[in-house]
This record gives sequence, C-alpha cells and structure tokens, in this order.
Amino acid sequence: MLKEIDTFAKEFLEFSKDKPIRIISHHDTDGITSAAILAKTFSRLDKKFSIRIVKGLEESIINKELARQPHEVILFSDLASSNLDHFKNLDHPVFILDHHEIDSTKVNNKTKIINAHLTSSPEDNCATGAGLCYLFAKAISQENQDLASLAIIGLIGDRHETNLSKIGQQLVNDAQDLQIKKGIAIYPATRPLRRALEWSTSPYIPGVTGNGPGAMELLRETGIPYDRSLLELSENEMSKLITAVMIRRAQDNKPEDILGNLYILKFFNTKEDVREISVLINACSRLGYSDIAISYCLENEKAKTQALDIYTKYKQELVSGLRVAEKMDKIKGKGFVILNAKNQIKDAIVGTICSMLSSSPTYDQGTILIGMAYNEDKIKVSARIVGHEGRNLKEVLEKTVITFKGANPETTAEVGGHHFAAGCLIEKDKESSFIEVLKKELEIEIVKV
Ligand SMILES: [Mn+2]
Repeated sequence: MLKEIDTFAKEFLEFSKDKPIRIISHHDTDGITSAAILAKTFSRLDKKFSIRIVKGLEESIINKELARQPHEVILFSDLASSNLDHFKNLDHPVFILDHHEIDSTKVNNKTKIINAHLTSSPEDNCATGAGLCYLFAKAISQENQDLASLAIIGLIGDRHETNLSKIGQQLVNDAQDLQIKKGIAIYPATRPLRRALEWSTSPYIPGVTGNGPGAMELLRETGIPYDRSLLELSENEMSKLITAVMIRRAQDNKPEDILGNLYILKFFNTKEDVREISVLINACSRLGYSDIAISYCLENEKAKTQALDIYTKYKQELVSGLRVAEKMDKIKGKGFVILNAKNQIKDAIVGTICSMLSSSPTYDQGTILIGMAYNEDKIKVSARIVGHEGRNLKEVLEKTVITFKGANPETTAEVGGHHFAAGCLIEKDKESSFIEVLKKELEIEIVKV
C-alpha cells in the first residue's frame, strides 16, 4: 500500500500544483486528526487550503463541494468510500484517503483512492483515516514524521489499538515520545486516580463512577495514595487496582473489558493520556466546535484553553446525564429498556449515555437500550446493545420506522448507524405513537427468537 500512497501523493501534488485544496473530513476524532495532519502538511508546503468537517456526506453536501471544481482540488479524508457513484461522471478526479467499507466494483477512473480494502492484504494495511493521512504526509516529506502523534490519536479514537495491524505498528514506531504501558483502560492515566476513577464512564464502575467518596474508598482498600496517577503505579499496585475494580464489576466480570494498554504522548509539551485527548477532540467536534478541535490538534494555546473548557462542561453533562438516566422511570420489556429522557438529557449526549449504560453491569448481555431525548421539535432516538452479541440494531430501528411510517406517512424519520449502534430522528408530536411501534417491534423480535 505504501507504494500506492507514494503514487497517490505524486498525482495529488501534480494536480494541486496551482490550485487551492479543499479538505473534507469526518467529524469524529479520526476525521479531525486526519484534517489536522493534512492542514499541517499543506501549510509546510505553503499551499492554500480550506477545511470542511461533516457528520456525513449527504448528496447536497457532495454536490455543493463538487461545484468547487475545477478551481480547487478536492481531498476527502476518513469518508467518501461509499459515495463513489457521485464521482464517476466528473471531468476532474477527486482524491480520497479512507478506511471505511467499500464496494470495489464502484471504483472508477475519476476517483483516486487509497483504502486498505482495495489492497491485496487488507489486514496488514488496516489503518484509520488519520493513519492514511499520515502515510500520505510522510510520502510527501520525511519532515512530516512528527505528525505520527496525531495519527496515534486517530488510532485510539477509532479503537484500533487492541489489534494493531502492520501499518498500526509502524505508526507506533514512528511516533516520538509515545509511551505504552500495560494496565487498566481507565483514563486519564496522567492525573490523580481518585479523579480518573470518579470520571470513569467506560468501563463503568458501580459505586465509583460519578461518586467521589466511592472512588476514595476503592483506593483506600488498595492502599494506593489518592493522588497517584495510573502512570505512576507499580506493577503490584496496578494489579491491586484491577482486582478492586473487577470486584465492583462482579456481575460483568470480563477482564478484557477493563484491561488495556495506556497510551501516553507528549502533547503541548506535557505528558497526556491519548484516550483523554481523543475524547476531548471528539467532544469539541460533536458539540459543534470542529475548528477548535483542529486548532487544538495543531497545538494552538488559545484553542487548548477553549477546548478544555468545552470538555469540562461535556464531562459534567455526561456524569449528571448518567445520574438522571439511572434514576429515571424506564419502559422495561424482555430484552430491552427504553429511556425516554425528554428534555432531561441533551440530545447530543443521549447516545453516549446509552453507550455508557451498556458497559455497566446493570443490564444483561444482549439487552437493547434505547435512549430518547428532545431536539427542538424532534426527538433523537439512539439504540445501543449490551455486549458484543445480539440483534442488528440498525435493522430493528429500520423495521420500526417502516411500521411507524405506515401510521405516520408525513414523517421524515431515517435510520443511520450499524449493527451495534443506530439512531434516528422522529417528530416530537409523534412521541407516544413511536414508542408503541418500537415496543411492539422489540417484543416481536423476542417472540421470533
Ligand atoms: Mn475513521
């Protein structure tokens, strides 16, 4: 794949010789770090560029962006593999660095694309968007090797660290000042444990998450000083901590859910936990501040202050949202739970709250969690599943929406997502009608099983 990236980079530079570049990237951590790597690379070349961050590539967005041709060269990162049909009749090619699923029969000669799925060994070449952008940057100049740290943040953001591919390993080798330590997947590893434990939402620790005194109590048991960080723990202390956490998660005692390597990078000249950087970038971007997220990646001091501010508020909202969700009356059925938070939880975080609950031991494996929260005149619906097995949530919601549309033909509901996480938006005035249809769908599925 490296050879192909080399050719790709040469073609790209040739095409953009006397034209500004338009970068279009995804809004998650991997997409943001991708955009930051590209931005740094082009500014080092003194090239003009602009960036647009999107949640997804809807047709209207694609058409608007393509209208920039031929005056600008378009480069997609961390998206566009599923949109190839839109490019087949263009006069000028578009460039894509992406790792998402692709239908190779749709590749056309107007698309210059790097995607591991198109190579002869997809497993070895498995890389995130930021990983590909980094290899592209390095193909342009060795000087860009310092951008490997950003690629590592993207890697953690997309959770590719548990099973490193050959390319993933190369990023790890390239990254300067990267430290990897065996331990527990709690972050940040660089700050006092009493805080890290209290804020630990994934894994969720009963009696400790969102509970300051509970966190202190756990540390007291282990004899670990409250202000010690994970990074500073001895092997013995680490195993005591792991045991104490496992005991509290007794109902869901799967070590693989809590064990993991700690990734520490030098960022803004301080040792930081990569998981925390990744969550911070994701929070800023999802809350609508993708510009701040990118500047933060480029180690801009002002952006750091703003980003930390946003992140602190985000964490507070998550912890208080989690408490609301735990106390709230829920609609419970066999194998499912519906949390209708109305306006008690913000729509931007209701999906995350469901993910957090799905990693808590409160619910049985395979339980479907549906969160609902108001979004102006709409309701955001998010579905998550406990564990890694169970029904396809996208299909469950799709079937629900089909029935719902039958009774409410004017609805604009559309389902997005995949097997383990899916969502949709429905009209607020159809709340009870939707819940009824949803309940039936969830119960029907049970009967079928
Ligand atoms: Mn990605």
